Amino acid sequence: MFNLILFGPPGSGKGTQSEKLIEKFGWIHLSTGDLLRKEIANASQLGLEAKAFIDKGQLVPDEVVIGMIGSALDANPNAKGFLFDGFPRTEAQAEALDNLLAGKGSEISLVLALEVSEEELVARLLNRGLTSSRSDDRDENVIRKRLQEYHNKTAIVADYYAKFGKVAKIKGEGSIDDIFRLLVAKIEAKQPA
Ligand code: B4P
Repeated sequence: MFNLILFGPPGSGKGTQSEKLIEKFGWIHLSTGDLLRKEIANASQLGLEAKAFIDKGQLVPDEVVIGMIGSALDANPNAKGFLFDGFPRTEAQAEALDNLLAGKGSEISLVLALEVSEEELVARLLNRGLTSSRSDDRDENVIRKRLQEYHNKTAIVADYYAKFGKVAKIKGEGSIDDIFRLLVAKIEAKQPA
């Protein structure tokens, strides 16, 4: 089983590239952002609680997202691989994911970290906010809060996996197709097609 983490700050292209990667490799796509937005759309109790954090640009509590990922892994026992998009976002989430995968005799294969300048990130997210229904993309203060959360709590997740030699950095600026080719090359070097 191949387990990829697509890592990077908000707006770095994780969601965009994930769509293309799962189409090519046939893995199960697990985006905690998408799972949370589904809960919000269904007006579930979990969704209502998560919305309060998301609208302020804060991370949702670890136990909520870890529980969602645990259920999603259990629901796909025959997957040939998973693409984790937007998860893990804290060191506690990374440790929990390692434990969940170890319980299934598996582990993270590779972490691809997209690198994009802060001003480009803000511009992309504000641009998406013009057309999407996402409440967290419309206000520059909320976007900057998300970036601050990334620097304070999420960036260390790359250091956590770097200790195991699992991280490759990718320049996330340029055309979507060029970035996709760089990602595919890293994956195929690790997992011959
Ligand atoms: P996410 O849904 O993960 O959203 P995101 O980080 O903003 O990135 P996304 O993947 O959607 O955007 P992309 O970079 O592809 O999280 C939303 C919120 O949910 C978080 O703030 C948090 O509150 C909560 N949450 C989610 N997971 C959590 C967790 N594990 N723990 C706690 N809380 C959690 O794209 C952005 C834009 O850039 C798009 O418009 C795209 O078209 C554009 N773009 C992409 N690539 C481009 C390129 N090469 N050039 C130009 N534009 C590009």
